[in-house]
Amino acid sequence: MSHILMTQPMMPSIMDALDARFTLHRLWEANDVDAYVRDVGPRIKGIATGSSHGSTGAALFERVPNLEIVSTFGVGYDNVDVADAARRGIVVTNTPDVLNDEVADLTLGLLIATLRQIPQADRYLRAGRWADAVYPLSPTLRGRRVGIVGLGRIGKAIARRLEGFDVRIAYHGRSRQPDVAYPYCATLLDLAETCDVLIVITPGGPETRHLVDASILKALGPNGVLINVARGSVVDEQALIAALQTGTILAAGLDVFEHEPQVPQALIDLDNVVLLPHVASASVHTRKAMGQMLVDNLDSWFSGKGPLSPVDETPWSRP
Ligand code: NAP
Ligand code: 8YV
Repeated sequence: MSHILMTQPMMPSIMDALDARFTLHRLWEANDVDAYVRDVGPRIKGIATGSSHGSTGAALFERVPNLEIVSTFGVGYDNVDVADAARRGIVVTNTPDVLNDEVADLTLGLLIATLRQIPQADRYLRAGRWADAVYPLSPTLRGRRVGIVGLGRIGKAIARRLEGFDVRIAYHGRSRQPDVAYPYCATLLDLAETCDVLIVITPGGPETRHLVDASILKALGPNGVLINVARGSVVDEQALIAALQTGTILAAGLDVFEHEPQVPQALIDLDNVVLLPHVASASVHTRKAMGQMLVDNLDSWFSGKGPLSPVDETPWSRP
């Protein structure tokens, strides 16, 4: 049986499935991680890892010289050094598509919750304040123009849902998509200037770091709402806090943060922000589907059939 190193605890269904097919090594259970990796490293052929915490790169690859594949749990893989993996001939896989609808549903929920202040109204009722006065009127989605930053698989699922909400939609990415009818903005600044909601759903990593900075927030304006379901790194968190504190923008809905699971107290203290602990894909249904895909990628690879969902940068071309 091939040896697989799991870097962090995963759902029991994933661990059971891997236990049945492979010799599974649970890195987080080791008392002395260094000594453990030194011992099992040369036997490891596959790594199973999460997609948003910790990092998997040269420091680990050096110590698992026979590594063939890294199977990640999630569609984003900015925590894996794919360039270094490619140089070493290591295949990297992710879990695209099976989470599109779940993440898009949550994004719409977060958008409505942020605009209509659903968590704030819930807190108001629970605090017994309703009998004293009705809850204040909220902002609205009506009449807004929503800019999607990253109109990929999930971005398109978000756009399809937004059509049902009767709002105007535009998008920004590095290039215009010929088969997409929504207006395209070649720069994020253009999109922010012409929209009053920005939904961020790009990959993370150095290329998109602080794409949304103080200048973008200023362009979004005092009626503007920012929704980030991408990665915390895509938004300059300190600039966002300042923009929320000073009324440079109206409100924000955030599922992701720059230093998860740490969330700045300054954000927690604000009432014009809705905060979620990175749960966009986190239903039983969708996490099971993602887990199955992680397992299937390893299964397929070690039965000689190649990876099922290799990432773009990986050194693999389908026969
Ligand atoms: P995808 O299909 O690859 O779409 C990514 C989109 O981002 C593409 O439309 C791409 O368009 C655009 N993009 C890439 N680099 C860009 C840049 N530098 N500037 C502007 N746009 C850029 O990926 P997906 O499956 O939709 O997933 C998107 C991301 O969502 C993931 O990578 C992950 O970070 C995040 N995510 C978060 C959660 C969560 O739990 N909160 C769950 C799932 C996914 P161009 O190529 O034209 O630039
Ligand atoms: C993951 C995510 O579930 O897919 C992604 O990119 O961010 C989430 O869906 C999360 O990263 C758990 O590892």
